[in-house]
This record gives sequence, C-alpha cells and structure tokens, in this order.
Amino acid sequence: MAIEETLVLVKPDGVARGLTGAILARIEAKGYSLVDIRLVEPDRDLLAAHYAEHEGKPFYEPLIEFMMSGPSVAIRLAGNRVIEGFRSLAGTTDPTSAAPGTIRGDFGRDWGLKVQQNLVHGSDSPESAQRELGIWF
Ligand code: DAT
Ligand code: MG
Repeated sequence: MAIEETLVLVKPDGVARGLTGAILARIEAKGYSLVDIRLVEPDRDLLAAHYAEHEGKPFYEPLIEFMMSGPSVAIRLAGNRVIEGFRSLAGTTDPTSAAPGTIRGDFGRDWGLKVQQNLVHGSDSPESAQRELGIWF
C-alpha cells in the first residue's frame, strides 16, 4: 500500500454548475478519504504560486482570470496511490477529448478555446501534492 495525499480542486466552473456533489460522489465511490475540505476564493498571489510552472505560457493569464472568477472547493484527499488514481478519474486535460466515464469526459463541455474550464484539478506528483496542499490549506 502506498497511502498518499493529493490536492483536488473543484474549479469555479464545477462549483457554479452545481457539480460539486456529483464530483465528490465519484471520489467517495472510489473509496478515497476526505481529510479536509474548504471553499476558497483564491487571490492572484495564491494562484501564481499554484500555477508557477505555467507562468509565461499563452493560457496562463486566462487561466488565472478564470480561477479568480468564483470560489473553488479545495479537498485534501487521501488514499492508496490517490495521486495517479484521481488523475485517472479526472481524465485528460482537454474535456473535448477526455474519455467518457471520466469527470472531464462526462461533464466537460466544449467551451471553444477555454480548455481551462475543465472542472477539476489534481496534483501530478508527490512533490506537487505537498507543495499545493501547503498553498490551499
Ligand atoms: P492538468 O490540469 O490536466 O494537470 P496542466 O497542469 O497542463 O493540466 O494545465 C493546468 C490547467 O491549465 C489545465 O487544467 C487547463 C489549463 N490549460 C492547460 N493547457 C491548456 C491549453 N493548451 N489551453 C488552454 N488552457 C490550458
Ligand atoms: Mg497540472
């Protein structure tokens, strides 16, 4: 067993569309444990820290603006290999091509170029998880 913790965010589109409960149901059905959960309205400084790896990319500013458009639900999630497991539940980044059965594949809409509106975030490595959990909690 490799019990890990990860940061999951239900992003502003997921919260605004009333999908928080449906997303949490999938997480709980998988057997992961909610260790902590909070509604956060992040400021630019928090988001700059969270998305530091993407600074300078063409989608960076629209991403930050979108993430400031409303609250996100931040979740400290624990479970066996939860970092990889949650990203598998979430599906690939672009909702248009994310597989059916995944959160992004089932709920993500084709919003034109707005790939950032893909409902959820999940940390991509143990190092990212520890860093991001420290930012949001
Ligand atoms: P992920 O959220 O799947 O880990 P990422 O870390 O590469 O993806 O990017 C962070 C977020 O930035 C992603 O959830 C949506 C947005 N994004 C990534 N690539 C994009 C692109 N090519 N165009 C627009 N937004 C993008
Ligand atoms: Mg990422």
